[in-house]
Amino acid sequence: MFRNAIARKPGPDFADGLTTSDLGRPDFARMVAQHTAYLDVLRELGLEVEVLDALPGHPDAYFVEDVAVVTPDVAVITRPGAEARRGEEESMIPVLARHRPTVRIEAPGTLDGGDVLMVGRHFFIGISERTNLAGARGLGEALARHGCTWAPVEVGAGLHLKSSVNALGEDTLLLSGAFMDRPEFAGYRRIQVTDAETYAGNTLWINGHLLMPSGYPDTLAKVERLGLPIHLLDTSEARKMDGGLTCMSLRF
Ligand code: CIR
Repeated sequence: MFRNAIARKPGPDFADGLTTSDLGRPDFARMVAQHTAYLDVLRELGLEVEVLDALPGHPDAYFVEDVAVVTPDVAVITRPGAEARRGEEESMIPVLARHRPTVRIEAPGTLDGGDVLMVGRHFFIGISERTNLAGARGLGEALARHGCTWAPVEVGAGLHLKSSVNALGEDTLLLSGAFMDRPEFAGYRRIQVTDAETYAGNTLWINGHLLMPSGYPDTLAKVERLGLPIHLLDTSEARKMDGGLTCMSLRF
């Protein structure tokens, strides 16, 4: 059960963030409206939402998920894998220190929270362009000290693990095709996202509700069968910056 969320306002420079998408330049006013609608859903679900100001000079900083991993016991401050995003994590330390003891991922480790999938007290940690084995081990050791288990997962193509695999509760995963038959996920009920709708894999479970990006009918139809309430959100502008619903908050 999550009670808190932390988010950060996108700044007017948000279009200068890192991206590999060819969907065009995003619009600030539209981004702000979509971000506001997202925060409204988090509040509707009963979360206390702390919204931090934009961080000048860090256009990707509203993707707060990447700078920390927060569990019931500890907040692990990451060391972002992209050079351009280093420093975002510093401003999160005092914020999280009010909620949890904090520990840090140390060099040469790199870790992005987008690579960390929490399923109950087990954590899958993607090894990706952004997260290396030293970073994964640093996180895994911090988690293990509090009785959690973890396993590394090779991400291959795609930005982060959660670009391709997400949890819809503790027993069900939503995955893209390349991850369907991975032995790591064999014990879970698995719902496949088609290649045409890969982006919809970034669906966010919060306290028995699902937040899904709008515009992905095939994935929506499959997920609807779970019978959970679904909140559809327009994420067109974050998508242009390679971001989605999980990236824009920390939940704990
Ligand atoms: C980046 O490339 O780092 C940002 N433009 C997007 C980060 C998205 N974060 C996430 O999926 N957790």
